[in-house]
Amino acid sequence: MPCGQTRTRAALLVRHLTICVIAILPIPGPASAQPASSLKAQAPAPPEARPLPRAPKHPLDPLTASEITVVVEALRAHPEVPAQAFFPTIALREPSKDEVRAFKPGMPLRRDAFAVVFDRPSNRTFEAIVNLRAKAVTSIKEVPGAQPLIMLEEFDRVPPLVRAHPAFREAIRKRGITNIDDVQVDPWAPGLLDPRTEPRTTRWIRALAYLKGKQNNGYARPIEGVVALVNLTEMRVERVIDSGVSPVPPQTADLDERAIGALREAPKPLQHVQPRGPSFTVSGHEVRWQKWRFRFSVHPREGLVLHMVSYEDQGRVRPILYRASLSEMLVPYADPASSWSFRNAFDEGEYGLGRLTDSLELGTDAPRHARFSDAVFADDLGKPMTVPRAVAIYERDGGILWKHFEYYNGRSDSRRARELVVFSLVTVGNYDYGFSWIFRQDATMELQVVLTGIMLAKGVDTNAVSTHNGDEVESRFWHLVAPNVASVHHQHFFNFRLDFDVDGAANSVREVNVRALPRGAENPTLNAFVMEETALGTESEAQRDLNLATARRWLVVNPDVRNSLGQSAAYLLAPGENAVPYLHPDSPIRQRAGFVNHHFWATAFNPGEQYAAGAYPNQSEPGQGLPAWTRANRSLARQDVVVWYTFGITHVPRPEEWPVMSVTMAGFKLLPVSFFARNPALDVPK
Ligand SMILES: [Cu+2]
Repeated sequence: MPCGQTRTRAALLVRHLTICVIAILPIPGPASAQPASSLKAQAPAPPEARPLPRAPKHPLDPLTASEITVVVEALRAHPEVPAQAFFPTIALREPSKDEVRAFKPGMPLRRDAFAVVFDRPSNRTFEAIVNLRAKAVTSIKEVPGAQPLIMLEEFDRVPPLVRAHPAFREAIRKRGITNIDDVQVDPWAPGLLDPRTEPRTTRWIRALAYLKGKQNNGYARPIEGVVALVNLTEMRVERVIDSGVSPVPPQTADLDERAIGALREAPKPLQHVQPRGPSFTVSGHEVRWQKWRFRFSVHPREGLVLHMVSYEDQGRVRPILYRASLSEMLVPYADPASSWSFRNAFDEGEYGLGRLTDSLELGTDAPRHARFSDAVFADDLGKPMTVPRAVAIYERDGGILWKHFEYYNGRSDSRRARELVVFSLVTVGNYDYGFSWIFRQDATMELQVVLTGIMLAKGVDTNAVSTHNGDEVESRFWHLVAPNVASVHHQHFFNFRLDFDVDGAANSVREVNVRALPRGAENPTLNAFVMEETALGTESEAQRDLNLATARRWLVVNPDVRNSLGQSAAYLLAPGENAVPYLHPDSPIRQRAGFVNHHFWATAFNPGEQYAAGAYPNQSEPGQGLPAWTRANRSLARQDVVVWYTFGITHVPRPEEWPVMSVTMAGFKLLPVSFFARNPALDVPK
């Protein structure tokens, strides 16, 4: 969400209904024959021959619905778990890497679950571990001061409270809105807290207002200047802040075809068919395709996660990444107005991104020939909920893979590329984020974040023109996108945690910079430039930023594995679009989101370090996550290296992005460097 954050009650209801209905009804189209979590790519057997897997087969398989039930029963029976406790997170507790690497099919599985337990009335948070075999809680400890993510239950509870509050009703009435039921109330994590009036010892949430009426899209008509502050600990409205009336935008902006009006002529059909089935296989949660092997899961907080990514090279399965996941996001808005300055969404840690995974729509969100996998999460009360078609796996044409036309004899050699895409999509309030992991035949990988949805809107008086340096401007903080609708400048930051294992765990980190040589004996013809590699030997040395002037890149190297040319095997992190944060270094938000201070970080693996802004970013203290961990300044030489890559998008809104944004993408690539001794895609047949 850019633009935003939260999921409205209505949206939640729709989503829940969708889940219930789809879980029961057969899915139309080719995938209907396919229970998603038993993806079998090759042989299209009849559906009854493909039962859903009931038991996990691998130590990294996510928790099943029945396992979640066992976890919750064990927790509920434990004397330290309060009777009314919520479970904001229940997920697999991954076994140690040694245990996972040593696993062979058929071996007994260790199955532990990790749970966050929250007692709202006493505002106490606990972390528990449940041993599924013993059906028992093996550890439970309080985490003082931690505020778990905002729960869906709270998104449902808050709007009626706010709508019933006299000051809120008065603020709405002042804006000429007579029916309070027309008002959509959108909860937001509190963002900035004023310690004098908003102590961290209380659980808070804020709520924004929109005029929705009978429309589907309330986000088009913000009721500007009205923000409710809700005390969740006592479940009451603390106060309603009315910072002044702005016009409510007059135009509705639903996105269905009836509301849009005249449609253009549809293009003629373009079909992607795979008459002999896909070229990948999916076994449980393991995918194999064109020499790639990896596992995937959908984590309730991180969303789509890749595990154990490796590439088969002449019979040898060579590891590249142990785990790759989104570790945190930050979406700060540029408007200093009091009703806007708190809007800084840690979309993953404050809202539990994974649990907001959408059920992908056939033919639009993902191609009809995709294979799909469901995801299973626990809801706030620990009840298993299934998101059908949470992950799509499909092949697509990749354009030219390689080509050469030989002038001297007229011969052309070329190959067509195929790509494998693993895709998942989340909706956080007004914004929709897709995540594509793309695998290519030349052993390169790419992560693409897909941004779409509805920009966060501000109601403005279009006649109120301000001046800056003598020029009339609409505003320095936003751009007008529709009558009385402005979209505030903002940024989206993503941090990906990349736990590399390049040919094994003992890796080192190097930075690559390109530099022009000065005029002199080495450069008499003034064309010389060199590539320089620098070891980043410690965690403090490995806090780095992009540099266009030096074409800066980073390598994760295995110094002990060499190709036939004698070079060390490595994978290169190749940045795509990026940004620097415009939040002041002293801003309280940036203090809580230290991961945005550098594009590149590397740490020595520690299983407790998973989230770049810390485990509990909601109402967090400054300095959590990467800034805290890297103070240890551990060595990165021949260590189990974890790279944390931050990339950002600076979003200056355009009217063409209203009322819905066409997809924009950002991300990064991972490229082999001397991992092979020649082009690994040379063997792709014509
Ligand atoms: Cu945006």
